[in-house]
Amino acid sequence: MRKSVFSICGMCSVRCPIRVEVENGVVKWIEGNPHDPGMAGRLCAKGSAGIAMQYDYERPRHPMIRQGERGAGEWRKVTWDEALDYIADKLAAIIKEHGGRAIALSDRGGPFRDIHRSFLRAVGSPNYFNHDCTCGRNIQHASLSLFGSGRKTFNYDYKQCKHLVLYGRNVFESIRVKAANAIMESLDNGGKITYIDVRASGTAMKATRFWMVRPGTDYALNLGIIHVVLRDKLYDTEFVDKWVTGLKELEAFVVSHTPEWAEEETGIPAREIVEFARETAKDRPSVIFHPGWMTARYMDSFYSSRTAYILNVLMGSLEAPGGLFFQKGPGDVGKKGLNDLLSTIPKPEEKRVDGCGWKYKHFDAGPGLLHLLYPAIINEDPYPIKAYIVHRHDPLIGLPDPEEQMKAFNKLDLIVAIDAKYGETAWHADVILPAATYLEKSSALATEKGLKPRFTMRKQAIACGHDARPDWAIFKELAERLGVGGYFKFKDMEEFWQFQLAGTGIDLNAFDEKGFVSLADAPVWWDRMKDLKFKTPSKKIEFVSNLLEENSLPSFLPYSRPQKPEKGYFRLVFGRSPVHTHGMTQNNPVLHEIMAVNTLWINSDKARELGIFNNDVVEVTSSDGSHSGTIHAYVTEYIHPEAVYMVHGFGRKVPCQTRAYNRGLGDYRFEKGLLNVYDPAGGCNALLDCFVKVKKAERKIL
Ligand SMILES: Nc1nc2c(c(=O)[nH]1)N[C@H]1C(S)=C(S)[C@@H](COP(=O)(O)OP(=O)(O)OC[C@H]3O[C@@H](n4cnc5c(=O)[nH]c(N)nc54)[C@H](O)[C@@H]3O)O[C@H]1N2
Ligand SMILES: Nc1nc2c(c(=O)[nH]1)N[C@H]1C(S)=C(S)[C@@H](COP(=O)(O)OP(=O)(O)OC[C@H]3O[C@@H](n4cnc5c(=O)[nH]c(N)nc54)[C@H](O)[C@@H]3O)O[C@H]1N2
Ligand code: SF4
Ligand SMILES: [Mo]
Repeated sequence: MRKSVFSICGMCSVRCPIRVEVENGVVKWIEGNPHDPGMAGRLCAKGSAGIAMQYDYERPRHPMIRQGERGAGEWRKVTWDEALDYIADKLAAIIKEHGGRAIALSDRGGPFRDIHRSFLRAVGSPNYFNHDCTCGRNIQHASLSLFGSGRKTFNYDYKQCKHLVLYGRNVFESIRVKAANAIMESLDNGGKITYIDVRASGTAMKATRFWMVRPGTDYALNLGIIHVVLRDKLYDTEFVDKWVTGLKELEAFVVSHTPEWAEEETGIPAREIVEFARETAKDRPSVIFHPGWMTARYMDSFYSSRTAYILNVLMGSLEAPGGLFFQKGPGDVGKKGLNDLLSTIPKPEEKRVDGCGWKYKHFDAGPGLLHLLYPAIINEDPYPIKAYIVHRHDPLIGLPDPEEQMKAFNKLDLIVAIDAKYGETAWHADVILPAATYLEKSSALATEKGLKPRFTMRKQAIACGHDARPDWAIFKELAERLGVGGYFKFKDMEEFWQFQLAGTGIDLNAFDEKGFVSLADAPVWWDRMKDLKFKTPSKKIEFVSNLLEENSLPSFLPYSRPQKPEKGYFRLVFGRSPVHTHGMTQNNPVLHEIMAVNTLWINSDKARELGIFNNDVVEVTSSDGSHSGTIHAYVTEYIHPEAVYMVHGFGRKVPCQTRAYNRGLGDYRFEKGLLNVYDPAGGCNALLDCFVKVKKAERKIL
């Protein structure tokens, strides 16, 4: 029997809507949900490789409890009851001695968090974290400082955009399928892209203008552009007069940051900066200065993103067609939102262990900052953390310096990993619980905000293979064992969906036709001169930020020039491949076949100086000399001489992932000493403050 199931892709965190074709319980085909015009039936390579992931044998197939040392790979196969009893006993003992606050949990963010966040709250812990301290936190905080609300306040009307400005936002390789489709459409309609990167990525190839910027100088570039925009009165005065506070202060600050000054810092000719500013002003308000998704990772990246947002404001592109629009939720279109479990559980009174929201008031308390958990574990300050549950997250790859991380992890009494593959962190855990894949499970209904908000459904397409279980069932069972099962009364996802939908007037079978339910018939735009809502104290866009100044941070940071690498050293820069997701797909049979290993991009002049030719084997060594490895060089003039580049996520060390094992190099392993290095205003780890030594290798690839 053949059936078609509408669901949501889980091969990366973008979560595209999909249609899955199943025959006799086996997945035969996956495509973009044809009912979603943004997808137009398309998927990216990783999404299509979902079938290969599903039927790969090299994933956790039963619960396992560690036998030997952490990371030694000695495991005991156990039943679910044994595993859950083991975890519950340990957690109960920890709660008894240290309180529920001693349990930390991290995940991968996103819309499916209600049940596990509720679990954590039910056991009395405020210590929920996600991956975002190495992803979008700088942008989140930049948005908060200007608009009083986070980065997801806005989305981008790419389709109608006339000029899209991207700072390392590699839209055609670091893919969001809908965004890539819409940007292609804008290009077809004559839209322009200015792409700024330290190397020519796939997006640079399609751009109208490519600027190879000196690494870590985007902030200087933006100051130069703002200087021209203000000096030549190129901005939308009506919009700025209506909504902005602090323009005078900005003007005074940028007065000395001329395009000539910016040229010195960035290497981008002053004349081109002036031309560019005039060009974008002609296209305003249909202009987007993308503040980045994870942008560059420097100590001042918060201010790069903040000034990109400021440029959008100066162009008047908020809530303008072809610009940034406010994402509307159910309440904005007169509808009731989904019910959530989290708000039915009393919030723990304890403060977060990482200080977010109280010690560091400018840091959003929501998911906190995971890198601040490590010193808290080591110093037991402000209180001890004894257990860590890691769910759909792999910090040993996602955060810098796995060895340094393990020093903190080894102070913990319990590490539990809920993982559908073998993450590096799972491999170093005490218990691995095999999670159902996105094809094997249903998740909580999600709200997708936008011009036309909607509710979306991830629906189980096939039965669980091996001995995996859906995450919601795992947390429910743990809660029951810990005596807080009363909050988790639903029997299955269908019952949970009924609870979520209660009072919305929407029936479960409304999802059958398309897999989602739209809450508005037509796109909702607000009057940009009247109806915008800013949640800052002044209700305006705060160029001079109350939030920052109250926390002794400047609204406009005096620029400081990034460190130049010493001779023989380079800044190690990373990014994504269109066919891999971080560190989690390198072992996928199909994606491995397409890209089995990463290479090291190196500038041709620099390579010549070092006697390195294309495809030579080179040795890369961390700045402290403690880690090194060999890799093939990709010699190109299209990378800045100060930088070398590798695709993130290779260099995997889980032996039972036989395809990925020891293939390529892992950027994260070279990021020595960076675990506690972060932008003090934005909170993100400064992962790109990483220098490596490169030389021609005497040995072959190991
Ligand atoms: N050096 C360096 N560091 C980086 C980056 C970089 O480019 N370079 N990128 C940064 C960015 S932008 C991000 S977002 C983070 C990403 O960091 P992570 O979020 O840790 O990365 P993922 O590869 O998405 O890992 C998710 C984990 O979830 C598991 N998993 C996958 N599907 C499922 C599932 O259905 N259920 C469960 N329970 N588990 C599942 C995977 O096996 C993997 O262990 O890394 C950041 N860190
Ligand atoms: N195929 C694929 N797509 C993905 C993901 C994936 O793993 N695989 N992950 C998703 C996630 S979680 C995220 S956060 C996004 C990330 O999407 P993007 O933000 O587009 O990130 P990257 O691909 O990491 O690209 C980073 C780029 O920044 C450049 N760069 C380095 N230093 C500088 C600098 O100083 N200035 C400028 N302007 N550029 C610099 C690097 O050379 C690199 O090309 O991608 C998402 N989409
Ligand atoms: S971008 Fe690709 S892998 Fe990510 S959710 Fe969409 S289809 Fe899946
Ligand atoms: Mo990310």
